[in-house]
Formats: sequence, structure tokens, C-alpha cells
Amino acid sequence: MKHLLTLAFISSVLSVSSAFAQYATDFEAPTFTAGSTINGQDSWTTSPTANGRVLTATQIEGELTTLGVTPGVTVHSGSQALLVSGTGSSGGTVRVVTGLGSETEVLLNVWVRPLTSTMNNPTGNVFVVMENSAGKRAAGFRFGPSQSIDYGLVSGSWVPTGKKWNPNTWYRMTMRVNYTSQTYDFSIDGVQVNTSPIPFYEAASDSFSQIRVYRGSNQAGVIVDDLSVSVAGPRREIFWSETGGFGGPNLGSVYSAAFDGSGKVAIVTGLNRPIGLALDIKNGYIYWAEDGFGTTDNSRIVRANFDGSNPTPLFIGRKVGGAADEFSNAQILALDLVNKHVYWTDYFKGVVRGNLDGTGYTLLGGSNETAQAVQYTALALDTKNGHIYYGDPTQNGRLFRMNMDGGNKIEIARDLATDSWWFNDISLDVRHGYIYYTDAGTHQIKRMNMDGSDQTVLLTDPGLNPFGVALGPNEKMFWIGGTGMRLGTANIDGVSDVNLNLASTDTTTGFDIAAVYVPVVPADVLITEIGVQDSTVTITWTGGLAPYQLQRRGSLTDGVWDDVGTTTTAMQATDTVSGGMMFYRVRSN
Ligand SMILES: [Ca+2]
Ligand SMILES: [Ca+2]
Repeated sequence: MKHLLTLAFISSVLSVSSAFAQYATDFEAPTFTAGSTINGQDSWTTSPTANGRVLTATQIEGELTTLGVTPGVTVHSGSQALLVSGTGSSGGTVRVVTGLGSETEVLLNVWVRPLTSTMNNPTGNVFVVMENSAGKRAAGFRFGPSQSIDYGLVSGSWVPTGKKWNPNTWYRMTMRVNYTSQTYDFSIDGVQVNTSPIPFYEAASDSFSQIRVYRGSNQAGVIVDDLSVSVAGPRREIFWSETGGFGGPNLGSVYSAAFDGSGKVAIVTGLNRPIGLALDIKNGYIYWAEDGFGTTDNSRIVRANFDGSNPTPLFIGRKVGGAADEFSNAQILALDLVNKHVYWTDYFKGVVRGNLDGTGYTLLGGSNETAQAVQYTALALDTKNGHIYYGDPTQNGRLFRMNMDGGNKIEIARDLATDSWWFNDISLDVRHGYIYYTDAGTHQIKRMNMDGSDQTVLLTDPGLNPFGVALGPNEKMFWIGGTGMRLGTANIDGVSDVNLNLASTDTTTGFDIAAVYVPVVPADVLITEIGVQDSTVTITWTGGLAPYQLQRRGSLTDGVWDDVGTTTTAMQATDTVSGGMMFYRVRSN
């Protein structure tokens, strides 16, 4: 049942709104007039003048139809965007931005949709660069040939990121450029793709002066929207909540820092017991759940930008006068961005599913037990297998599972902590089949299989009372505690690269933690074709993750699987057979 109490919600919030942007534009009226060249508008230039135009969504739709491209979503925000397209000679579309010339680190954030065409050369040489006043390029990215997303490297070469671009997709591209070290970092949809800093494209680029969108001759072009350039500011890569305890209202905060713990800053303060955190990395949004305080300060689900700006309440659970199916004490939360849902646990009522646009929510309920009272905090989603995991902090910690629609509720594990209230948070590694969790009583970070078996202590963090645990990139995990007032990190094996004091908290009320990380959850390996020609068998598959190993044995049910050849990154392999029967399987990384 949809709940009726919702808040007014602005759906067209600018996604990349940096609070202190030196220049930010969404290409909307009245600053821009649609239907004509951008040359001369808001200090932009373009050459040839037909190259860059500000158009309405409908006008772009017409252009794309002419190009033979599926129109799809033609603007990222509002009703207008910049289309850099055309035929014939190549050209540049440039905006000079003053005021950043003496800054060490400058950040460009821009939404871009690359195009193909059935008329022109379909791909290549559509790029966005950051230049000094002489047009020397510090940093750039390209929608290159073979639908490869590339970044610019010293002496003007382009390096494939390994990511392919799709002509019907909007990408958020970010370049963080350091003019002292003359290096930059490049992120696609909020995830950094370079593992070490990228040397400048041109060393002569000594300061930031202008943005250039360049289209090679006869290239199909790009649509650009929601562009901002600013002082880079602190890196926001890990986030944590400090509830503020029970001493009074408005004492809670959400913090962020870089992966190395530097640059700690409270991005939002004055909250009522913020607990759960979840990140929409592509759009740069943080969501938090507030338990509320006492009998009057309501529970809330709120969305904001990574820097804490533009906090937008999506749902309010009233402390007084709430309906029977209204939440009152939101705890941990998680996102299903594909289906546009936010899930959270209500301490008393179990799992709640809300629409990301704030239009309503549904109680999916708890464990369905009547013999004893059950409360709820821990929550995580396994969208690949269609499961919601949710926990009870009482009764020494229990873990349950339900289907995404609330059906098939079962208990997975119990006695997860030494006492009640010490089990509150889990983090899933669906790819490897693990659930990470904390036991604040024994100060331990633990792991179990997704069916609850093999409960294993990974490490002990003495005196911390660890509550929240999150997985991060490069096989790292992060956790946060109460009494010990700090964050720890280690490799996910719990043994290597252990740092028990990555950053300090300001209070003893640290609870949940989240990291900028998109876990790789590959599709199952599926053999799609087996071809036999003479004595050669060719096996083709989809899914999984490289490296792959083809294996064979003579019986479907018995015998040892033998490797056929060595591992491969291809999705096809061959074998030589001489009559009889052979069974094959493909092992994925
Ligand atoms: Ca726009
Ligand atoms: Ca968590």
C-alpha cells in the first residue's frame, strides 16, 4: 500500500551543483536563447558558428533523428542543452572562465552524451579539454574510435580507459587538475578510472583559463549539459554518520573525507540522530536516514549533494500522530538505482521501500514473528539475486532475508554478536558471496557466507566498538566505531594493510559508513555457442569476469575437470578433440 504522507519534492534539481562553483551552467533560459548558435551567448564562442548551438529538447530530438540516432533523453536538465555537432570542418566551442588562474586544484564536472551518426564518420575526436589562456591542454577526455572513452596523456596521446561509450547514455565526467604536480584525475560517473595521477597532456599548460569542446571534422558530436568548474576542494570519498547520541535534538552530523582520511569535514550538521548512509555515485548524491529525536523531532529520509548542499527531505515519519503504516524511526538505508527505490529499516516495523522521487513508500515488514519483539537496523540489498538482508540488533544479533517484494522471509543467522545491540550493520560482497558485519561488543569485524554459514573473525579493533562497515575500491574495507572515536581500514582479508586510525570522529556516536565504490557484480557465465569443425571445438560465452579458464572432462558427472590451454581474457576458446564425448565448462575470475 502506498503511503500518503510525502513532502513536496523538486525533481529537477541540478545534479552537479557545486556550492562554490566559479562557473556553472545548465544552458537554460533566460541566460541562453534556444534555437541558435552559442557564439556570443554567456561569453561562449564557437567556430564555425553552426558548430555549437543551444537547443531545446525537441529541437535536439529533430537533429538526432536527422543523424539517424535514437533521440532518447536529449537534455540532462531542464529543457535545453548545448549540441556540438555538424558536418565539414572541425571546430571548437570555448568558454573562458576567469578567477581560477591562480588556483592549484581545479575541478571540471560536466554531463555529456556522445553521438553516433549514420551520415558522418560515426566516432572519434569529440573531446573536452581544460586549457590555459594560450590554448595549451592540461587535461582532457575523449569519446574515441571503437566507442572507447579515452583520456589525454603527455605529448598528446590518448589512453583507453577500458570503458566503452554508448550513444544513448549521459555520462558525468570529472577532471580534477593539479597545476603544481601537473597531473590530473579522471572520473566517469563519479568513479575514478586512473590508478595513479595522469601527467598533463601539455606541460606548458600552467594555469586554468578555459574549457573547450572540440569536434573533429565530420564527427557526429556530443550533447553537453550541467557544466561546472570550481576550486577542487576536499575529496569526498568516504562518508560517515555521528548520531549525536540522546543528549538533545539537532546534535547529529554527516562527515566526509578522502580515502586516505584527509580533508575531514562535516558536510551537514544539526540532524536528529542520522544513522544510515547510502551513495548515488553517478549523480553525486548522498542519502541519509534520521532516527529522529525524543517524541517530537521526526524521522526523515533526506537526499543532498556530496558536499551537503541542497538537502531535500524525501520522506518524513512522524513521532506524533503517525498512521499505522507510517515509519517512525528510520535506521540503515540502501539504494536500488535501477528500479529507482530507496530501502530503509524502521526500528519497529522492519523494511520500508520508498520511491526515489519521494512520491510514496510501502512497508515490507519484518520477520513476521509474534512470539517475541523484534527490532531492525542492519540492511543491505542483493539486487542480482533479488534479496533484501535485514538484521535484528536484539537477541544477540540476528540476520533475516526477504525477497525484494517482501515475500519469503527467512532467518539466515543468529548469535552474530556477544550481546544485544552490538550487531547493527552489514555490507555485501555479492561477487564473492560474503556478508561483512561488525560485533561492537567484541570489537570485531567479521564475515560470513551469504547463507549465514562460516562466521569468521577477520580482525579485532580493540576499544573501538565498531558499528558501521563498508566495502571500498581496491579490495579495501572501512569501519567506524563508537567509544574509540575513529575509523579503520584494511584489505578485505582483514590481515593486510591494516590502519586502525584512518581518521578520527568528533564524538563517541559514530554509526554508519559509506564509500565511493561501485562493486563489480558480473552476470553468470553463459555458454552461448559450441561449434565443431573437423577436430576443433570452439566455445563462446557471455558474462563472468576475465580471466577465464576453459575446462573439460569426459563425463558430465564424474572425473576431474582439466584445464584446456591457459587462462584467457577473450570470451571464446578452442579445444582439439578426437571422437567420443566431451563436456566443457568455463571458470570465471
Ligand atoms: Ca539543461
Ligand atoms: Ca553500512
